[in-house]
Amino acid sequence: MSITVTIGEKEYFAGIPQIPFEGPDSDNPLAFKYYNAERVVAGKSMRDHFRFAIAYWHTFCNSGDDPFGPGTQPLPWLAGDDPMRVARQKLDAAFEFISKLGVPFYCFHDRDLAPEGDSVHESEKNLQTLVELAKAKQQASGIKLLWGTANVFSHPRYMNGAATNPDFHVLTHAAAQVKAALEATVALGGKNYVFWGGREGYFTLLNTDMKRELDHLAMFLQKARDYGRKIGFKGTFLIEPKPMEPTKHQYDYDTATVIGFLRRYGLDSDFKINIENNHATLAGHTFAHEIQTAADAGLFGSLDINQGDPYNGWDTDEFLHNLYDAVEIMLVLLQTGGLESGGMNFDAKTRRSSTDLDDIFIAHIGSMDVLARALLIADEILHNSNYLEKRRQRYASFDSGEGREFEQGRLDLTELADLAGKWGEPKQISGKQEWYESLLNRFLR
Ligand code: XUL
Ligand code: CO
Repeated sequence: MSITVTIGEKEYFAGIPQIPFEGPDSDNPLAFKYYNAERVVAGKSMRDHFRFAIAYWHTFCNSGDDPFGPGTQPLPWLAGDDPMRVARQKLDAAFEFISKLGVPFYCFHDRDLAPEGDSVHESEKNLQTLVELAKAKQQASGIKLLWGTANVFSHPRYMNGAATNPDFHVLTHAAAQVKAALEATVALGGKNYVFWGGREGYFTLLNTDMKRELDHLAMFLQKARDYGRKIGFKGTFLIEPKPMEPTKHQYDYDTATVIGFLRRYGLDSDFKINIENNHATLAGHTFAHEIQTAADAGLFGSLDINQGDPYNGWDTDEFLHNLYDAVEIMLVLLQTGGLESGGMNFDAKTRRSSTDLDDIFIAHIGSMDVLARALLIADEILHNSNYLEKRRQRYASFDSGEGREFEQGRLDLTELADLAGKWGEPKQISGKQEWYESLLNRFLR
């Protein structure tokens, strides 16, 4: 299925056509070198391997401000004093950009799409107005909604959390926002609905009843799930782990923590996990580790694609450009069955000093190409090397005899101890880490 270029009242990216695929020899920065949506690899088109999505908040709402200074990027669609007019301009720019890039999905927070009003009611009306306009844009372009979410972390009322706020009154406002965002997601045919617990965490245990806050979070998620199902949401609810920032101790620290939480509160049949690379790094894990952990638990949902700066400890949300990391990710995805209803959402922003409008295209194209190239490399490693066989061999002692019996639960601890006595000291077997690392390097071409 192809995407139709959709231009609104004004063409914001004038002179940039729909991005073509030109192949690895092209030096055109506005062309794909590796990402060819139709190309079939390992039984699936590249479009279906990646299910790329554009993050509304970075790409259309954020003009490069940081804690030390205001935005630097002149985004023409943000000009004007009437917030509803600006919201419509943003929508025009968004669908023009996404359709020119030829990406099949997008993702938004309620407040990215429409401004907060003076009351709960007015905020809901604003959102509904933009949802109707977005629906028409989706139909005209063929672009779909990967997921919706509610921003229940930016407004000052959420300074002590949303669903985990010690003040019940604040929690009700989060409920109003999530209710409206769920309705918007259903109206736009969203495949998933995300909860990133922005301020769901704490700074000091001295003022925090952690057990009560977690119970509230679980209750809130149950009620959101029930409402979503009631209004016809058939997709997957996703939790996005992050270990720190903005709070010191985030409740959704990492994938393993979220798996434990979902199982503890009986939420694991409706909720899966949305994993973000930079969040994994902050938790001291690799992206590949987090994906494997979720997949092994049957709870892998979707990905926020970006990368962090390895030399500092905050969320820099850079566009993924590290080929080696991308290969590790694609190796895991190819072996675990990949994305189903999830996708790869570019939760990434251009650097503050990248101030040309075409930098936004260049950033996305670059990342899509890195991932497409990594897919080709990973597929080759799996098919044209002895990588899998070599790894399987490491576990060969469990394939037969007593090792097999152990796996089947047929040996008790005494029998295991007796075997140690009988067999004596095990022979040293190398883990061959450098062999595996060199193998990857051999295929990076
Ligand atoms: C914040 C983050 C969010 C979520 C959606 O670090 O990743 O943008 O993806 O709320
Ligand atoms: Co994210």
